Formats: sequence, structure tokens, C-alpha cells
Amino acid sequence: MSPSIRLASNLSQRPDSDYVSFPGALKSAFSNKLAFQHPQEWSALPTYRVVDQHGAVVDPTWTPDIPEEKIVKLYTDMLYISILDIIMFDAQRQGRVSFYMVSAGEEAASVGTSSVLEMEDTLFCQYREQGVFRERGFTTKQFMSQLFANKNDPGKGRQMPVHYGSTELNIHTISSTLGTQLPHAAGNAYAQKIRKLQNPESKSAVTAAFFGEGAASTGDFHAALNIAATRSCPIIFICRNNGFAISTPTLDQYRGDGIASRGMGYGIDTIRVDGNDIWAVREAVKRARELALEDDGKPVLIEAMTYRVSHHSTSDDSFAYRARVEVEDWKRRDNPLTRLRKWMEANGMWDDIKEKDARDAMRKEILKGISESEKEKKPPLKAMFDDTYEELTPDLKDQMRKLREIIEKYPDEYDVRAPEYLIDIISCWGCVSFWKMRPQSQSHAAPYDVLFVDRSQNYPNPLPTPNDIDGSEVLLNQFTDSRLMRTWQRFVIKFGIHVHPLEAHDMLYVAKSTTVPIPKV
Ligand SMILES: Cc1ncc(C[n+]2csc(CCOP(=O)(O)OP(=O)(O)O)c2C)c(N)n1
Ligand SMILES: [Mg+2]
Repeated sequence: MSPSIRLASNLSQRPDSDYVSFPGALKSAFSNKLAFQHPQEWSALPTYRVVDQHGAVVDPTWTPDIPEEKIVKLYTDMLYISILDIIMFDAQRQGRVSFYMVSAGEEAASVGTSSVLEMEDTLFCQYREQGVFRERGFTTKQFMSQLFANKNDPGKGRQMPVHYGSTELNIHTISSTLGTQLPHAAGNAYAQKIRKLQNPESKSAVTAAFFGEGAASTGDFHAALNIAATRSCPIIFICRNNGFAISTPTLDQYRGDGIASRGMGYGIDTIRVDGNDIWAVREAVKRARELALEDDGKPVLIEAMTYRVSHHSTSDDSFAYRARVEVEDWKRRDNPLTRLRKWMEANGMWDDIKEKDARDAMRKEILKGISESEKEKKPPLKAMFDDTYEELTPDLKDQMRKLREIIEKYPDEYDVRAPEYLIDIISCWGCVSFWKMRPQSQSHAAPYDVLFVDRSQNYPNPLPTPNDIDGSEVLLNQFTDSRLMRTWQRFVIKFGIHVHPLEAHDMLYVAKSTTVPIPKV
């Protein structure tokens, strides 16, 4: 049994004991001195580091635990994120994406942590941990699909840019609302613990939850730490303390010794590390993972000290509240990339040519990813109503109806050229109706109506012929969707010569009605 669990027998007051055994505080010695504790009289918790800002090893007992190619991967993952950041920040300024957040200066906290966790470990991020996604294998196409909210985005375009998520990589989708991921993460860790107790042969796994020091001011932070401590959950809380919560410096955020001191208050094993030192981050997280799995599970808190070199987001101008020279100093004096690079150069693993080649290749890959993702179609408009309830609730149906009215009222405000939009809206009603497309450009000059029918369900028999449609021409295509094992029948009723081409995948958006009215033009 975990030593942290209090036993009822502890609670009895022993005669002449030196300790008070009140239920609320164990092992508290009696004292006849009236003494308040003054936090400022305690020294600050130390910051663990392995390599200093010049890339020199300061812990003589340390040697790298991974081979050269893995060290290079650590560095290139950090480099990739820093290049992605610069390009995407500019892309936002060019109006190509609506929003972006860079993680400059904090790449070691995310890449370093991720690099010592297992794929079975479940991760919860804040929004400045692109390095976690990259290290776990998120591809350029996946980053771009989310950022450009195209049809390949698993979030179906319903999140702000940088709010990634990945089921395959076992990373929960990022939430904008600060701190909410923390109780979720504690709950997940509790579930992991119970599963392990029920099935001791299963592989051990922990949860890792990232957050900024600003998010540690939310109630959720405290709830999560306390529940994780009292339920002894296998979770690693990783705080990136980068000195700011948007424009609020840490001095105005708290008066205690950072976030680490709070871990101690909750009875949680805690360490503060130099977040610019990827080796220190790796060592701390490796050990934290072992601790988290001890005694059937327990939480650990790591506070990674760093500096937010960038503006908070593309919506921020940080020089309104901090001196430019301060930022330049940090960039020049110390950052995670140059620190690892110096160490690698000193160990013959890296040089200027490798740096240039790596940078060029990454830049090319990212720019190609942008141009490909920009051209992709958007997810269907109806997707905004998906995935909350298995069946649409009456109020969601009502919202859909209102959406359709708005689109009909302001057709020029919506890009309804893509058939996904309109067919999805049609299918929501469970009966086939017609949707008039408005031409948005010369190249799509002719308005037309479309009707999709699921042939596996009831469809009009006989099928409509051109005669039924009042002189308009009807195009009939038939094909099978192998995934759904259904045959769809598609009718495109042309009103002019110029018809927007419809593609096979559009067929997924079909009317599910049992009776299909003959279209009236
Ligand atoms: C509950 C809540 N309050 C306020 C905000 C607005 N907000 C967004 S980011 C942010 C700063 C968070 O700072 P920190 O947690 O230190 O993360 P950092 O941006 O420094 O990485 C704030 C206040 C929010 N998103 N959610
Ligand atoms: Mg912060």
C-alpha cells in the first residue's frame, strides 16, 4: 500500500507523544515557539541542469543515454518547430491563416519531455507544445491540415489554428480555455491506474499534462493536483514557466516560489529544471515517469524554467509591455536550440553545413505543405454539428435550419461552391430538398441544383428521367463507396452548360430520406 495513504490507526493521539496526530496534519511536532513561517526566509528551490548555456556539461556524472542519430533527431525536431513558427507567423501576417502561436525558446521542454515518454502514455498539451506533436511523428501535412482547417483536419476545422490533436499519437486535442486539460489529465491518469490494477499484466502507462505558469492560476490547476495527489494517479504535470501570461509577468501572477512550491504544498514529488537544457528536461522526465509508476501510481510535478522569446500569439505585440532589449538578450545569451547545438558541435555531431542543409530541407517541406494544404477543400459546413451527440438533438437541428436560412439570405458571404457544403445541409433534414447554388465566380457561371440519393435505401422507382425535370438535362452517375459498401446514385441537374464538377468523395453527403421527391425546378 502506498505510504502516502493515511491509516485510521495513525490518527489516535499517543500519550506523551512529541507529535500531534490530528487527522489534518500528521507528524507535526509540538512547539512552544510562536513562529510564523515567512516564505521569503526559505531559499528558492534549486534549478536542475546538465549542460550550461555554453553547451558545457556541468553534471560530471552525466553521459548521454541515446546514440548520435537520436540526438540529431532531438535537435532537428526543435529546429523544425522553430522554422515552422517563423513561416507560419509570416503566413498569418499575409492573411493566409487566421492565427498562430509560436513556441520559440520553449522547444526543449516539449521535445525533451516527449522524447522520453512512451506511445502508450497519454498527453494533454496547452498550445505551445508543437514540439511534442513533432517528436511523436506529426507530419507537415497534419500540421498544415489543422492550420488551414481543410478537409484532412481531424478536427474538421472547428478549432482555432494550433489547437492540434491526434488519436494515433495519443495526444488529446488542445483546448483554448486555460487549465481545463489538467483535471481531464488527472482523470485519465486515474483511469490508467484502475485499469492497471484490474489487469496487472497490461503495459504500464502514465499521463503527461503540460501547462503554462499562467494556467496554474486557474482553479482547475489546483483541483487537478489535489485529486491526482489524493487518488495517487500516475501523472506528470509539466509546467513551462516562461515568465509571462500574455502581458502579465510572473511578478504580478504570484508571490510564492514559482509553481514548484505549489507541488510541495499538495504533497507531490517536485523538481524544478532548466527548461532551456534538453538534457536536464529528459533526465527529469525519465525519473518522473519512474516515480509516477511507483506504489501503483503517484503524481509528479516538473517546473521547466524558460523564457517566452516570442510574442504571446499573432494577436499580441509584446514590446508594448516588455523591453525589446530584454528579448534580444535572451535570444543571444541562451536558448534551447543553441545550447544543444553547441554541445553537439563540441562532440563532433553537427556543423554549419549540416545546419544549412537541414534548414533548407525543412523550409522547402513546410512551404510545399502550405501550398498543398491551402488548395484542399474545406470540411463540410455541417461538420460543425457533428460528434457531440450520436443523433442530432432538436436544438441542433434548429440551429442547422437557422444556418441554412442565413446562408440563403447572404449567399455571397459563403463559399457554397464546394458541393460538400450544400449537400451536407440538405442531408441534415432527413429529406431531400433542393439547394440553389449561387455562382461565385465567372468560372462557375451557372447555378444548378443537385440531388444525391443513397441507393441502398428507398429511392424513387423508376428513377427520374430528364423528362421529369422539365426540360433540364440530368446527369446520372453511379458508383460504389467501398468503405460503406453502398452504391450511390448521383443526379446532377443542369441548368446551363457550365456545371461545377462533382467528385466521388462528395457522395458521402447524401440524403437519407425514405421518399425522394421528384425535383421541381
Ligand atoms: C480560463 C482562461 N482565462 C484566460 C484566458 C486568456 N488567455 C489565453 S492564453 C493566456 C496566458 C496563459 O499563460 P501561460 O499559461 O503562462 O501560457 P503561455 O502563453 O505563457 O505559454 C491567457 C490569460 C483563457 N484562454 N482561458
Ligand atoms: Mg507563461
